Amino acid sequence: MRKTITGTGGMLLIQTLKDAGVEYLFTNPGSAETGIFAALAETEDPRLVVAKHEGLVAAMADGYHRLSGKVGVAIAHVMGGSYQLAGQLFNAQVAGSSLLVVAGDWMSEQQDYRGLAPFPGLSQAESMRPLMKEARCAYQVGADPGAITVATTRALREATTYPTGPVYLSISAALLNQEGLEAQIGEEAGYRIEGVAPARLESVEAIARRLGAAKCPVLMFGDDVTRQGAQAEAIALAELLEAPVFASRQIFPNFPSRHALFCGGYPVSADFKKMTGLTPDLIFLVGCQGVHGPVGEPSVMQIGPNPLLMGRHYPLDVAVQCELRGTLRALVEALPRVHPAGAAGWKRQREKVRSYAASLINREEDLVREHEHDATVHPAVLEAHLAAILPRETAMVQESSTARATLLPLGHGGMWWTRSGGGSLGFGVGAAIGAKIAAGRERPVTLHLGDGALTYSAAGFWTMARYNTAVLTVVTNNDTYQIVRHNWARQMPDTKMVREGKYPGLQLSGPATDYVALARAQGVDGERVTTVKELEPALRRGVEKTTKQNRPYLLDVKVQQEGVGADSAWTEAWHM
Ligand SMILES: Cc1ncc(C[n+]2csc(CCOP(=O)(O)OP(=O)(O)O)c2C)c(N)n1
Ligand SMILES: [Mg+2]
Repeated sequence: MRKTITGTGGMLLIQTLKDAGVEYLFTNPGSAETGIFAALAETEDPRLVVAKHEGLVAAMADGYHRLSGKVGVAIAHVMGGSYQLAGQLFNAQVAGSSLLVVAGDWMSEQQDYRGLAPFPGLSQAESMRPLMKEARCAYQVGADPGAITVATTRALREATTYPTGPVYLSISAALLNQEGLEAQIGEEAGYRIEGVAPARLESVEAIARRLGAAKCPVLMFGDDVTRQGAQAEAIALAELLEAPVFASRQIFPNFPSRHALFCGGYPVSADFKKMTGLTPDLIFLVGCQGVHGPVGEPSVMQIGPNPLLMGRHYPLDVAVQCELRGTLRALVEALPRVHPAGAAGWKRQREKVRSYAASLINREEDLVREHEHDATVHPAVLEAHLAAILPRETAMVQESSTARATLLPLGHGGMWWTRSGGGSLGFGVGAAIGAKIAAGRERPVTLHLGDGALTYSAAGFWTMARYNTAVLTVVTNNDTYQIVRHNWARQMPDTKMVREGKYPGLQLSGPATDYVALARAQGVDGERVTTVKELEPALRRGVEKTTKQNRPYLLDVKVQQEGVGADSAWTEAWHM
């Protein structure tokens, strides 16, 4: 059914979003969006959440989307504001997050040079295109009011249809302000398209035959496993096959990190082969976007709803575009049918996989024991404390490059967890706020981030305080961009930089930033932790403040540096 709506362009937009079930608008406002804000002054919802930088706005929308599964909607300013979204839209694009960004547009045929608008010859929508879903989904509404509802619904549909991703919609500022406009809208603004079905039986059996015949199939579960709620099915498949599970660069823990078959990061390590005596001969990629790095196994199978990044730099022996829950269930049913004696054989053949997985945990626990009495907190000791003290239903946003997570119970039956996806720093504070808005009052949200990462989104504590999103922020403060030092040393080990420990540009102290004061200045309370002894009571206090007292809180935890160059005290001299 269609209905006709009337009002300003801004009202048509807001009504369309409301009818589509949009509850929150994340924004940093400007004067090209007057019509939108004027429309919001006349209604209670969607509710507005303001942040003081566009990077925060995009990250909030993304964090909200990831935990709620709903589209994250941002209202951004014209070109100058939209470009500031870029780093976080890049993350959303890589992650495949369903975001809709709407901006006012000072499009004018007579005057094509104007502050904040794109440089002459370029349109605003066009200049945002590279960051959108498939580097494609940027739309513009210039003159036709009827297009406001159509283009908004189209954008929501694009954002949520595989391959999912961010969509940009530029609407003429003049049209947003203009009164007495009329447009048609589908009742409830229905925009969802039902996705692909489970794989056909022949395809399922072809996969089952190869999986069952492999000496050591390696399983990798990607983010569409979480998006489609197929985590339990993923576990059933791994357990039936007794197969090792590895993870690539993912934004969700799609397979539980503490499961007895979880073997850590891909590629398969030399240690795995040595300890188990197994050489992986097949990899089965389930619901993965792409794979970060080379794929070494001689045989590759891939299934999932999103074919966009399948087989881009590796051959595919079997590949199916399909829904995952039903397909994995069918696979678990097909395997014993196709290989009647399989399960017992697989268990025997791969009995050492579990001991390898256990060795990863043991190694981490040994590290914790080794450092438990150090004066300054070792990252493994912080990890063990987080694993022990954070409530199990915690949702964690992580933006800490070298913080350790092996001991955390992430995934099905444990903590929800996410990270940026694209690696563009500035995700943390905004994403945690968005996640907390989606999680609601009861579910705890922890933001774990590096001292380096923090200052890319440090203006966000004001938003945390303003909307009282009770996030527990834990800063792993090692006074440096540590991961960069590790990467530099790995790439160029035989240099003066590494030999003499002269790493230009990586020290964050001199002067050190007072992160507690930084948060406090914006209305978020916190404390600094400098010794192991202080850590447990501080963490318990942090949990208490954020859960029972429902207030955001920050812990700035001083931790040891680790790895190559950890003992380097060198800093470059500077005279002005
Ligand atoms: C927007 C952006 N700029 C620069 C980088 C490069 N970079 C990657 S990690 C990193 C440092 C991270 O430091 P921190 O958060 O303190 O984590 P640590 O490595 O110390 O654990 C930097 C600068 C990036 N990823 N994104
Ligand atoms: Mg650091």
